[in-house]
Amino acid sequence: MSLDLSSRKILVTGIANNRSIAWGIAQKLKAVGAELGITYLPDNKGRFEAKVRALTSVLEPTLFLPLDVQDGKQVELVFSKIKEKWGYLDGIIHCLAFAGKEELIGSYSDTTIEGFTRALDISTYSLASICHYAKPLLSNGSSIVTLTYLGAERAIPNYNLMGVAKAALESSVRYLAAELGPERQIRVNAISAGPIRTLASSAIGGILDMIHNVEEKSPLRRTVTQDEVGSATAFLMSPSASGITGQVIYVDAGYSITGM
Ligand code: 0WD
Repeated sequence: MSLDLSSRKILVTGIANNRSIAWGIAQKLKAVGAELGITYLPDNKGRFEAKVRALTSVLEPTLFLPLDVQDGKQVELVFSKIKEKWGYLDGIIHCLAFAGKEELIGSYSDTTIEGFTRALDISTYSLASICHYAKPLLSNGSSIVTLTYLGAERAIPNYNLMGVAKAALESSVRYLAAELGPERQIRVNAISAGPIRTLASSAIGGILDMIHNVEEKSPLRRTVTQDEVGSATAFLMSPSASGITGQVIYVDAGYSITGM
């Protein structure tokens, strides 16, 4: 049975450029019929907006909105615009994270409180705040997917603070799944992706070594692509995944099952 998300209204966050995992996801969702709302991280000069707008125009998003998740008013505004335009929502892709470069190298015990608060605010709390404003709009059987990494459960060199943020994110997935499931069958899951070269991952010390290690040791002897993460996400957004919630699904060429 092929996937069909015809006319499903899905919000995609976290597209920064054509390497972004969210870009792979958005393309896949569009290919199976979804109607997209896309957010971009605004900056003073509007450079991001122009870049993301040009990149995503082929996907014909019916909503294109600024969203800096550190600004609660902006989160609220995104969902009031969705209410105005669509009236409801069938899915959300939470595909964003941030930690200062200096927090992604060296020793975790050198993390500053400012760095910690900012990373957890953007990378973890944002999923809860998005769900808070989305809740009244989410349709029966809708689906929320966030992105995580193995560094949540293993001490991966240099991943440090982001590992702690992802551990809290994975826990948030379970609490949100328990909260949102009962009334309207709303599902919340995380995809734990293998390492992929993107703008965000280039900030992690030794990212290329991480990728080479996966290429050497994973059962599939390679890392994964944005396209593969996109396919798994489309599945989780679809009724075919109606029995799956609160889970962390690995799209990592099998690396997480190995002893290395
Ligand atoms: O190897 C990888 N690339 C993996 C990434 C492996 C496993 C998981 N992930 C996760 C990341 O942790 C993140 O949650 O996937 C998600 C997407 O990351 P990505 O595709 O690797 O990175 P990127 O293309 O940089 O997109 C992340 C985007 C930001 O980009 P930049 O590089 O400008 O920080 O997150 C967005 C922004 O577009 N973002 C924000 N969006 C709203 N409000 C904010 C914010 N405050 N900060 C960053």
